[in-house]
Amino acid sequence: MEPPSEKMGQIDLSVDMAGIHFENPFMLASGILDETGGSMVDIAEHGASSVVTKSLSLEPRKGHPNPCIVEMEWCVLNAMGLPNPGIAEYGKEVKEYREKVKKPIIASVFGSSIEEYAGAAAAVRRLGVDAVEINGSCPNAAGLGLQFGQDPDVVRELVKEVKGAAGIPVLFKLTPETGDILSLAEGAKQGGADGLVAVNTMRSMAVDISTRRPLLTNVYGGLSGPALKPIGLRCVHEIYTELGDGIPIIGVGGITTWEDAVEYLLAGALMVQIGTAVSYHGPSLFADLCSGLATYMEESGYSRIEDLRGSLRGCSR
Ligand code: RRO
Repeated sequence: MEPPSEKMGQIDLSVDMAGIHFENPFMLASGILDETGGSMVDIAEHGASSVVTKSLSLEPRKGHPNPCIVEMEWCVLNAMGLPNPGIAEYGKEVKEYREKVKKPIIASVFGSSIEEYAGAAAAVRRLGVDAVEINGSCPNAAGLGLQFGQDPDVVRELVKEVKGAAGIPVLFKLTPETGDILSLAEGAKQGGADGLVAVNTMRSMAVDISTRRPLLTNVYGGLSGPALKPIGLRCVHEIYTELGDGIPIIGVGGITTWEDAVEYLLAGALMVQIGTAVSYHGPSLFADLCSGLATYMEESGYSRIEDLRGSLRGCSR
């Protein structure tokens, strides 16, 4: 299939978010096929409007030993442990992407303190990325994610500091592991976030009954894939119902088909990220998603994503 363009017939798939133009609502999620500039170029050339880098820190990190992935019928568990070569070393991957593709690239960052997050944001800005995605929700390493993402006051402070240091649009990636996603979303908004990414993976585990051991070396891992979709949808809908058009939402969690993406858009997402499904179906998935969405919009009488977004019926708002 031909890589999609912004306009498919009368249908305009483009989205403007956080002051950035995207030719369609489909972004590559952080952590999937984003280890090299070459693989991100491939994804963009197959139709993704944009990519998010793997989560990056100022210093390199090895991550957890194998086995760190368990595949199941409806989900994947991962405990990668934030492996990355450090921002300076990763710079050459961003450079390659920049040289070959004229589409946005967003850098996911993390740190062990608010100061480190801010330093990481300043460093990725110097690499020339278009926006920062704050990973305040990685479930797989103590002290490097979740504890910055489960308290609304900490979220607000973190976003405020990162935003000040970055000087470019800042997105905040939320955890589904909370009884009150709305307060976290509001904290990020008050801190100045330009968009919310909902949601990261959920802590989970799998057991090998023959060895009577956990399957993951790290014991627990983040659950992604189709099983996460109903949870991600609920989070997006809760946030959109309360915050409305006050802040753009990027839906992520279990999207495999264009129908899944439409569910997220109807629930209130303006854009969506695709992760686990890309590792199964490859980069060509993006062209399929674009053409399926365009056909649905045409048949349903929508010409722009903004018109479709949040138009779930039968919900009181
Ligand atoms: O590297 C990981 O283990 C990881 C990260 Br940074 C994340 O944000 N979410 C996840 O499920 N795994």
